[in-house]
Amino acid sequence: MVMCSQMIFRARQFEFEFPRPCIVMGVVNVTPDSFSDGGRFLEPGAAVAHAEELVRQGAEIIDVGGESTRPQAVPVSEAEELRRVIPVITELARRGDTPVSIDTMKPGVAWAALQAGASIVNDVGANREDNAMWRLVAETGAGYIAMHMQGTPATMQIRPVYQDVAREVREFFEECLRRCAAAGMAPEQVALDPGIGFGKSMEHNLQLLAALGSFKRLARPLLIGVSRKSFLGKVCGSGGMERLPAALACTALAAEAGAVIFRTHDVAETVQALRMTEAIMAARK
Ligand code: 9MG
Repeated sequence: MVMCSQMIFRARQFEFEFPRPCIVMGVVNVTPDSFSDGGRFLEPGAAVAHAEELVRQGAEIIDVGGESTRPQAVPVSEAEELRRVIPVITELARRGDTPVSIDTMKPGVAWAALQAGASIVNDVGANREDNAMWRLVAETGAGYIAMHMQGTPATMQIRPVYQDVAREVREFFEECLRRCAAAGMAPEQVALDPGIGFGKSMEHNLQLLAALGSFKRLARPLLIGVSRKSFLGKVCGSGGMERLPAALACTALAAEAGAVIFRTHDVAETVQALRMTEAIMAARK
């Protein structure tokens, strides 16, 4: 077991108490245009069946999204996003005891998803100006994933600039934790995610992954999502579906540095990589 510091991540009726084995969050994109699985799970039955398969493979959280966040993705209306995700979330919440997270930047979608039984809001737009999303999370007791992004999906990869990406992301988290608390959230509701690939060059992503240990001082669970992302291909020169070994290398090193939640399309492989990493870490004197 990876011995990270003692922490609780609370998401409505669910509670994850650390130290404990790393958590794998399986991705279910109910979108026509997500970069690796777009169009595969648009029909609610297919999305639910896929989620159930990911749970069988070891996912402990299912992340359901109805709007692609890949660079330059076309934004969708709230009505369309709701039409895509609510039937899936309703069915998953009715069937199982696996927490469902809603991947959305829209407070209205988060509200409806929480009404339908979701327990976590995965907010890739945590760089927000108003606090409606945070007040909603505070009122409902949901878990909240605060992800760092420079810009928006439409602009983020145009020319990301940082002086010191790890320091700037840490400062963003400190400010975000303050603003979440001011909106009424308990610290136990929040997990932090540096947002690999969101407004970052390949070099920024590598610098962030190399500096993950420095995020432990924030004393909140750290989530990492590298699954199938293009920087893996840039480093290794490999195409779309051939990036899994590169993602698993990032996963093992991130777990060693203290990350505890891993968002991935490739659940079985990620679970295996984590169990191996944890076994080696446990064998250290
Ligand atoms: C929706 N989405 C795509 N990539 C992601 C990542 O790295 N983290 C989180 N929290 N969400 C993501």
